[in-house]
Amino acid sequence: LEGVRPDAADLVGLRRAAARVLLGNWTGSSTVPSRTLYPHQWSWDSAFVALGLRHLSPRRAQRELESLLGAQWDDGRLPHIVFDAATPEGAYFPGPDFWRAGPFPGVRTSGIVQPPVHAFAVWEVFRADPAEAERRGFLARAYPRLAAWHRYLRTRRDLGGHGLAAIVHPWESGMDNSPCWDGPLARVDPVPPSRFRRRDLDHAAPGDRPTDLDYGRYVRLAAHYRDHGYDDASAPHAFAVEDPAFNALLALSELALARIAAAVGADPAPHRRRADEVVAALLDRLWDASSGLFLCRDLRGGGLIREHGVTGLVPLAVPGLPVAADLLRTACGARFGLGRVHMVPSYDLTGPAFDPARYWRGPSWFNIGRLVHLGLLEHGAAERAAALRRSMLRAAARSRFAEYVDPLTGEGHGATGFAWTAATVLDLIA
Ligand code: 2M8
Repeated sequence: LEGVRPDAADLVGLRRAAARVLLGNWTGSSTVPSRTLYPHQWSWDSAFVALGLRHLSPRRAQRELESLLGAQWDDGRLPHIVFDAATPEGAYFPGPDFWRAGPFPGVRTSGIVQPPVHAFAVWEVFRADPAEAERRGFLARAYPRLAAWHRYLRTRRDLGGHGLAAIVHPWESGMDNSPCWDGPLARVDPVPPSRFRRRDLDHAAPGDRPTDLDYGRYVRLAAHYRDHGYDDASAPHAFAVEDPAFNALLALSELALARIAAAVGADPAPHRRRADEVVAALLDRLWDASSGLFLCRDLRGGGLIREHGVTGLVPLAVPGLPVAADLLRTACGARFGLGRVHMVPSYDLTGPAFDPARYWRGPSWFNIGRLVHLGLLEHGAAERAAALRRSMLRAAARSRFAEYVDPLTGEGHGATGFAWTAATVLDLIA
């Protein structure tokens, strides 16, 4: 794939290679993000994977989402990892013995969540083959589960009391070691590295990954939540943050849920209203006019976090967003360099903590590129969207479907054969 020109016949080869990645990562009921680094099912990965899989097999894309929805807890939460029963405990840390969680015997999961992009994915997967979906009762079965998932986020997770869902662990953002979390995490007493064994470093370069200090804090927070029975009312939540991407995806998904509701004969109006409410709360609580970006809010006393992460650009994907023009300007400005760097960096190129290789502290990610691409199309920036698409296809081809790429050089980092990278390619080519 070296030297692929994504606007030529190479696309046929690229599509075939992307399909091979997804077939290779399929376990029989879902897709692992990576055979080496992440050998289980991840929540938001599955949603992005399904968006790509629908172009290969709408039925398989439906099953991908159904296996995640099948691990839903009684309180409505969708766990961020569903552990593969056949994969040994030592393959990933923290594994099922650490989390000690699950919706019922036989299904082991983590106890935290990830960004709610699922209803959006369910609707798009439905649209790929409505007849097959109808035959399998896909929407009718998914709707009550998605509604319960959103209800959990709107109620038990509204820790700030202003209509936004809070995340209680950096892993819940999906942007694990973003500099946005440095401030709130500084208050968390880290577990010493001698008390746990990281498995990620068996498969990835230490310079591409979070540090041991980060991990010590991740472990402390997760163990604390676990020891309070994952009960949001009684857990003290030393880390509690309102994250723009998480809530923008909730708004986008509420809009999709309104369509799903209408298709199954339920009332779409409450979902539309909730989408409006989340957007209003985003604007009220997280919009920062001076930087033209949404910021994160630290609910444990820090106020708005003055770090400029790509999470603040993701609301561009929400239709009708009143500040879309400002966000577009910020995307094209010095901080994110849209059109001048590879894809969209995960953190401010001019920020003091910018690191082009270290995970969510600068590298460009394909799922985020996909959301920004959606936003550019949504808000009439078709040429910029086309350029971003070319940049993503080129980066995926050159890096052998890397997990993330250096925004300055396009060089791949992390795992190769990464599922949502391949899925995004399929989705962009289709
Ligand atoms: C990364 O997160 C996991 C923990 O959930 C890890 O580092 O072990 C993140 O990139 C996250 O966004 C992603 O969902 C997950 C699996 O691809 O990996």
